[in-house]
Amino acid sequence: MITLLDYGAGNVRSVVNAIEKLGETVFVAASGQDIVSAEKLIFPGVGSFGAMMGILRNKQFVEPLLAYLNSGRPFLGICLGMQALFEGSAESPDENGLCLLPGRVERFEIDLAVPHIGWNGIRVQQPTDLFHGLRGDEKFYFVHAYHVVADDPETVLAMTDYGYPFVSAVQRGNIQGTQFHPEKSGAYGLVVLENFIRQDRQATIPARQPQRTCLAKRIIACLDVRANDQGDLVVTKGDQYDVREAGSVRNLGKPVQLAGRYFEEGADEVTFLNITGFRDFPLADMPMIQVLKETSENVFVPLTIGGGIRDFTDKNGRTYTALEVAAEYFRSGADKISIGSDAVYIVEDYLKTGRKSGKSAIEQIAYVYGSQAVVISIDPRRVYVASPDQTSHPTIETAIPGPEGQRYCWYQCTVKGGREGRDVDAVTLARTCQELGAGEILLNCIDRDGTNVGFDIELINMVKKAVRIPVIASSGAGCEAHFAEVFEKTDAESALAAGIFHRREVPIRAVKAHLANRVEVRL
Ligand code: 1PR
Repeated sequence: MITLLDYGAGNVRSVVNAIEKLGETVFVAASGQDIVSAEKLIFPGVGSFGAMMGILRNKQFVEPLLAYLNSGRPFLGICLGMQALFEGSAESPDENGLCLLPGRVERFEIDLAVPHIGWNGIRVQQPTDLFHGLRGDEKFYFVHAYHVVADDPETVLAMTDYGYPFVSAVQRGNIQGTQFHPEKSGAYGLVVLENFIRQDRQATIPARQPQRTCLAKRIIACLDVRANDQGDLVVTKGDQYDVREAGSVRNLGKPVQLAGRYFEEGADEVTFLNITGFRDFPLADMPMIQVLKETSENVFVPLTIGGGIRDFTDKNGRTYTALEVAAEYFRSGADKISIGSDAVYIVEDYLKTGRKSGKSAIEQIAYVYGSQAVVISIDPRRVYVASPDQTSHPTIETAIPGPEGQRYCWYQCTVKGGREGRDVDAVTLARTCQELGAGEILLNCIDRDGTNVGFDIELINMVKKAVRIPVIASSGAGCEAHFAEVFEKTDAESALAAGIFHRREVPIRAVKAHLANRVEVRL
């Protein structure tokens, strides 16, 4: 049996699901005594370092955890659960860590997008049972803005490169930790977890040793989900956001099955967008929660969920905060949540006052679950102008002139699934959300959605140049070459598609095979 230390933040369901998939039972520690008497302990950490240590202290888990760690029994820390072993973190300078290993946790200071999100490799530094059975050139899923700087090289189990080399796994005796998430790293991640669970593997160094590891460009499958006219939850797909054909909602399959198929076919992430979330409150009607729970039982890559994440008052006068909605999604298996319409309203408020309230959904969810868990989904559409002085919004000179030959355009944000345009542009929205603590931008494009003519390269370049956080290019993919184009002509970290995958026009593997000689991908 594996004991899991759940301090209440983030997605422990994925870890539970992965362990159960491997045929092992999980016991969730509810008290200090549960920790002290564990046989094998896994500590998955998500959120901010300060919030984590604060909760551990409040629950009086620190002493039992140290007692367990000093007992010599097997311990695996994941992500923040590994960082907690060190003395402290620049993320929360006032909080001490467990001080079991010498060193600290620092923020990435690099000229690349931070957080470091996605699939990267490892360079194993010493013999270990944890990576038994691996070749050595596999990729694992990372999502973090801070990394360990170990003072004792003997504790460093693996290094990874992102701008510079950083510690991606540690080991001292039976204490092991990974910065990456094995529970989200597909089949190879399950190998790592199984090695930890079994505790009977030989300590070896994998045969292949990359000179440098490289972050892969991610290919994301997106499932737009809503109820059709018969009330069944279906994956649908719009043409420029119109999901009806001959009056009926297009039905392209069942969400859980389709997500499972994309995992098997090599998707690096799966995104669910509850596209009618702006009018249906997700906690009143729980089908998306169920979809997440079922999906996360068999899909071991990151899951993002969007739609309806906002404060809400139900008909009985009960108020739910966006944080509560997000918490329910995280508990059900989501790794990231995405905010669409509410982000536009939040930015409108911010632009009026010029101040952070600390109360917006973006700030609150980022504080508790970490920036990397907050994605902003932008639904922009082009507005053409004859010259830049006709608008106060930032414009580009476009290679695709407007209907009256206009040579300039700006990108207007919309809410409610593209139904309503607002006086905010995509660049201002992305930049402001980054300031408020968002960790990633999902950049859709209503003009391109469902058209199969390729991504809007001009839009992606404009937004990507304005932010430091990763950008997911979305809308318009029609063939493998469009993915190559978006990665060659922009610095987007990942590309998302829906229609071509749902209709089986282009398999995910074909996209990756096409990209393999051009950019780094996870094969
Ligand atoms: O506003 O926080 O409740 O979130 C609602 C979410 O639902 C937003 O993220 C919004 O983008 C999404 N959404 C709302 N209506 C639609 C619609 O299509 N009618 N889908 C919609 C938007 C676009 C992508 C699509 C890509 C790739 N989605 O999801 O998957 O364009 O498609 P393609 O490869 O076929 O071109 P809130």
